[in-house]
Formats: sequence, structure tokens, C-alpha cells
Amino acid sequence: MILQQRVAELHERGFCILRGHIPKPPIDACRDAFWPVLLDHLNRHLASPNRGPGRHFLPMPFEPPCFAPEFFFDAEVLGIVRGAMDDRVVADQWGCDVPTDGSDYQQFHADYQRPLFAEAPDLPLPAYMSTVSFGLVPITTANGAMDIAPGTHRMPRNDALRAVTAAEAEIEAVELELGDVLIRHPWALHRGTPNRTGIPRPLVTIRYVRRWYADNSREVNPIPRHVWQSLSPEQQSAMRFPIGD
Ligand SMILES: O=C(O)CCC(=O)C(=O)O
Repeated sequence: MILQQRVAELHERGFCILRGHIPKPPIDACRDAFWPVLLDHLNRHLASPNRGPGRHFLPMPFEPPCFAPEFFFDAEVLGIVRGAMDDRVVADQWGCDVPTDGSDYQQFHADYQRPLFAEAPDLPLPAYMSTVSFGLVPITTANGAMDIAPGTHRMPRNDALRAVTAAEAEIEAVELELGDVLIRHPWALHRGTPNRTGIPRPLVTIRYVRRWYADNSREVNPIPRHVWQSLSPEQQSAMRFPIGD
């Protein structure tokens, strides 16, 4: 019942939040292992942010504890993602968005590069991708809570953009405690907001897509072979990433 309510919320509003869902130890372990990787990336790309001023995207490593099976195969999260799409979905992206010093408000946008059918960009379609995000630190309005315009995934794109620009659409700043999970329909218009704390704000995201859908919209890391071999056949069948050495 709860699951169906979450799926309905995702359909209706374009996102839902599971509060206190992921246990803190794997998140703490992920953050501690990832932090040096993140700082190294930020140092090397200080002058070349790839998501606008002061804002970076980088693919997440699959080496544990940056990767943990509970991030990808949580029964409730997968139940919602599968309920919104189908039972054969695969994870195909694992990345991290990081606003830092100098970041600003992004333009409202949807997370896709091209409509599925170029000749019918506003064709109302069932979801064929969903994103699952959680913070490696608490996400607050001070360090850059994502703004989301609920319901805009169900509107023609230009109408949705006009409504947010004219301040006619509701905007929700999504603050996340450690362990909260944001499940999002990538069509719902959203934007990153400034991080004014001086400390990088990593929000990690797994993208799930219907098995037949593919694009290369974001860089991904390969899964090391030993990590791949540690997964069950069922888990492997829900992952679509390159396998490394
Ligand atoms: O990091 C965020 O809060 C949102 C980032 C985002 O939507 C983007 O870079 O496309």
C-alpha cells in the first residue's frame, strides 16, 4: 500500500522522498572513501566546472565502499522504481553532483537531452527513466538543496518552463537528511541552487531505465570485475555498466 502511494506520488508530483531510509554506516563509509577522490577532482577541475559555475558532475567509483549493494538493490526503492516503470529496469548511471564555492542558481531543466520521438516532443509517455538520489552529507538550503517544480513532468515542456519563469508554478526546495532518498521523474523541472557553505555538497544519483532505453548522457565508471563477480545473478541482471579489469 505504501509502495503504491509512493508510485502514485511519483506519477502525480514527479518525485517522492523516503525519509531515513538508508542506514548511515554505508553512507558514512562511502563519503569517507569518496572524499579524497572528490577533492582531487575538484582541484583538477577548479577552472573547468562541467555543470555551470562552481558546479561539478563526476562519475562515482564502483570500488566498495563507494559502491554498496544496498544503494542499488534496496527492495523498497526498487519496488517503487519498478512500480513506476516495469520489473525489468536496469541501473545505467552512478554519479555525483557537487555544487561548490561560486555556484549559483541553474536554469530550470529536465534531465534528458532529446525527446524519445523527435517529431512529437510533448507526447505524454509513461516514465522510462527514474533517478534515485541521496546526500553523502545533509542537503540543506545553505549547501544547495535542489529546487523541484512538482507536476511539471506532466506538462508540455514550454508550458512548464513558462510557468516556472513566471513564478506560476509551485517550487519545492528538497532538503535531505543523511539517509533520506529522493526518487525523481527526470522530466520534472528542477535546478541546482547555490552552495554558500565553502564545503562541497555531494548528492549521488543512480539512474534506472527501462531495459530497452539507452543513451550516453552522463559519464560512468566501469565496474571492477571482482565487484561484478561479487553480485548475485539477479543483481547483475539489474545493472548495465561496462565491466573493467
Ligand atoms: O546538484 C543538484 O542539486 C542539481 C544538479 C542538476 O540538476 C544538474 O546539474 O543538472
